[in-house]
Amino acid sequence: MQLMNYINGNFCPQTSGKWITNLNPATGEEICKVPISNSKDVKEAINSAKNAYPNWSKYTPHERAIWLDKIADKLEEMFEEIAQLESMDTGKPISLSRNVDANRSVANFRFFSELIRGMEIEEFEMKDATNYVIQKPNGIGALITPWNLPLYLLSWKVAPAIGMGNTVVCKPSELTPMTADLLMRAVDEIGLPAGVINLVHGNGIETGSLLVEDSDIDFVSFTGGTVTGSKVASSAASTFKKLSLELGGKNSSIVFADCDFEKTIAGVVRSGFLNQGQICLCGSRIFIEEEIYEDFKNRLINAVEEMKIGDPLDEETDLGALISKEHLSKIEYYANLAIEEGGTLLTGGVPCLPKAFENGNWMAPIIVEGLSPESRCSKEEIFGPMVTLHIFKEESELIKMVNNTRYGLAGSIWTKDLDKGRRLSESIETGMIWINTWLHRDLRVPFGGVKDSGVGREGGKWSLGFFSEAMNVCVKHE
Ligand code: TXE
Repeated sequence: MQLMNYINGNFCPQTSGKWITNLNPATGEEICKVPISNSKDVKEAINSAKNAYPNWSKYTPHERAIWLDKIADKLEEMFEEIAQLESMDTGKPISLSRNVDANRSVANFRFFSELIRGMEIEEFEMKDATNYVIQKPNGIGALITPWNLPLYLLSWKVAPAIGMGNTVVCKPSELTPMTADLLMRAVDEIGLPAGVINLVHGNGIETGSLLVEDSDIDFVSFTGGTVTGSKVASSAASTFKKLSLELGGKNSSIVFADCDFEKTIAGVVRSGFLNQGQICLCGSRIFIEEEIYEDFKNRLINAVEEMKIGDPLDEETDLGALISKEHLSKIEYYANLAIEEGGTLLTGGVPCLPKAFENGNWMAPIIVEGLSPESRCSKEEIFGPMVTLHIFKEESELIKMVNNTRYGLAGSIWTKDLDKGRRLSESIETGMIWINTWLHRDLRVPFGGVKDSGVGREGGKWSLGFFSEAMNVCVKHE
């Protein structure tokens, strides 16, 4: 199977004649060939978005919201296909693909349709004048997405971007192109005006960077690694592109002795290992109050070892495969580094699986204790099924350790004392904190991080703000 680009309402081959082979992470079997789009393909996609912009940007928010609902309806029809493709492409369990990826992809379009319908012109009254704030489209956008939550994150960008009147060129990860292709089939089937959404497949260097550098691109919404985010930011800077960067994380799960023990065990395991730990929001550092450390650690090991690892298409599976051989090697590297840095691996390693999966990228969840908070494993993003345990006594010591990382995206605090939880949250350098829960998402709230976790916020009105330019009109009273 050879995927195609989607440009100006047509599926078309890339002109480079070059391909990437997309492998199933669980079995190592070939899924499809992915085009590597070149400058000609990228330029054609950008021109298509430019040609569609004048009409699309003149639609009313209400008219555009109707199109978002049509896309949501079509994705709902394709729900099971989204889930199956996402599990095949990413290696994640089918239960996760349904409950998180497919669900949220539909919800993203519905949510932004409703939000955009409800938009009002903001007014600021003076004694002798009235100010009206109009949110105008930015123009032509590049939406660049990673492999961990492919359609979930692509829809999170596409919905508000086109909903606010922009036209876009999408560049999904070359590792997980399947549901981006499905989204193009969906918008094609409902007859979305040509050129509003375009898609070029390819890798970062040969395709993604061309998009970001092009002077006809007015804004870039990027989710991916911090290293890549920095490259995207520098190449976008010279043409003053509006930029939203959602990057890596090294998030803390903070467990106090007064927590609800069993709920916290379940929450911390989910936070540490959902999607095989391949979510920027995962809690990969677990700080446990000294007096419960041994009990919590032993209960945590049991809970992790009870997780079912294996066939992503089995409804009972809790943990699937890692995205690629390269990524598996990265996790193996950090497991060895943990030992070199004086840590002890309490569980984890290569699971024994049926023959059908012998060519997959497998790692049973790893728990490490005994590492200094200064160690690389405690500070660097690993982005896999590996967590480090740390003991704390005083809150002041805890805050220092929690903030001792380049990242600042998310985190969770587990305690029955909610005032302590709220107070502690304010001392943590991060964009989001959950108290006695994790990944509990209200789409209206700001989403994003500080420090090396990114620039800007998306989500709710923050997305509407990023995907539009605020213009003030001041009218002097008679
Ligand atoms: O991200 P990349 P990858 C982190 C995690 C992971 C690391 C690398 O640490 O190990 O990032 O993952 C495109 N100009 N996260 O390889 O390389 C690329 O083709 C323009 C956290 O997926 O950043 C892909 O479409 N585009 C993250 C997208 O950028 C470029 C989720 C992301 O690729 C480009 C995933 C360039 N120069 C990984 N280079 C999160 N925050 O959720 C690459 N791309």
